[in-house]
Amino acid sequence: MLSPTAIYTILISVAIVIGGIWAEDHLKILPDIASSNAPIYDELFNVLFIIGTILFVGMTALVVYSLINFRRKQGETGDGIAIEDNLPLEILWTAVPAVVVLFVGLYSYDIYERMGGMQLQSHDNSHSHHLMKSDKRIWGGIGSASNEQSSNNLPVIDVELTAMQFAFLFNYPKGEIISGELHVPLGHSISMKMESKDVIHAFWVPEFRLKQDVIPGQPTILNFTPTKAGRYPIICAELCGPYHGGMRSTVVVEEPDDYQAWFEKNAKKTELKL
Ligand SMILES: [Cu+2]
Repeated sequence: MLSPTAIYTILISVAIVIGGIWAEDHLKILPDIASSNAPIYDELFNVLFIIGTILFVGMTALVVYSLINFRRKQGETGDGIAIEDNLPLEILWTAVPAVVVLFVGLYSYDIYERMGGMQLQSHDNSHSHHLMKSDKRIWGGIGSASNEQSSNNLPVIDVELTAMQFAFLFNYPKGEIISGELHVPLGHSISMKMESKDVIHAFWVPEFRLKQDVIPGQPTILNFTPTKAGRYPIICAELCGPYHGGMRSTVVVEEPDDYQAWFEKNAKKTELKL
């Protein structure tokens, strides 16, 4: 016959599992998936979340079990047994976290690599008026920057981002457009070179699962391919001053035709195609 504790444990576990399944179907916990690397990032998030859940539930269950089972019985007045050490147990509790941490580290590296984080950065500045040296070193970022065609044979869109207290400015060198809002065509690779005018800012679009520091005097690069049309928030994710909380913009992911129309309407030069 099962003890009341066992029955409670089973009932609570079943309730948690059913609640979790319901929550996944009915609550929108994560933002939209709007870039090609968002699913890769979510894969990492899910794996870390599962590991975290197993550890949390396992340890909490052990604590609760111990609290109930090893509670001092009535009439017991002495101390507990003095246990000195237990070698197999010590080896186990050293080995298990070591394996988990190593796995998490290697797996995160793999995800970063798949997102293009380890690719050599370079950027063609030939049509930029702001940067004289075309071999200016790019320090970090996601994806390799090139003015060649992206994997799906659509031209790469070059954008230069300037961050300052407290705004983001987007410059499209091809059309000499300066915009406070980032417009990008669906399915095209975007190569964004980022630099700050004053302090460190960070460009963050939750729907793209991308966040990259924007640093004064040290350009960074972000390459991404939007996969879902819509308007998404751009948030400064680095405390950069008193109005940091208001340092927001919008990225508009639109169909290539709509992007072309916006581009032609705003471009200073004529005869421009994607
Ligand atoms: Cu900022």
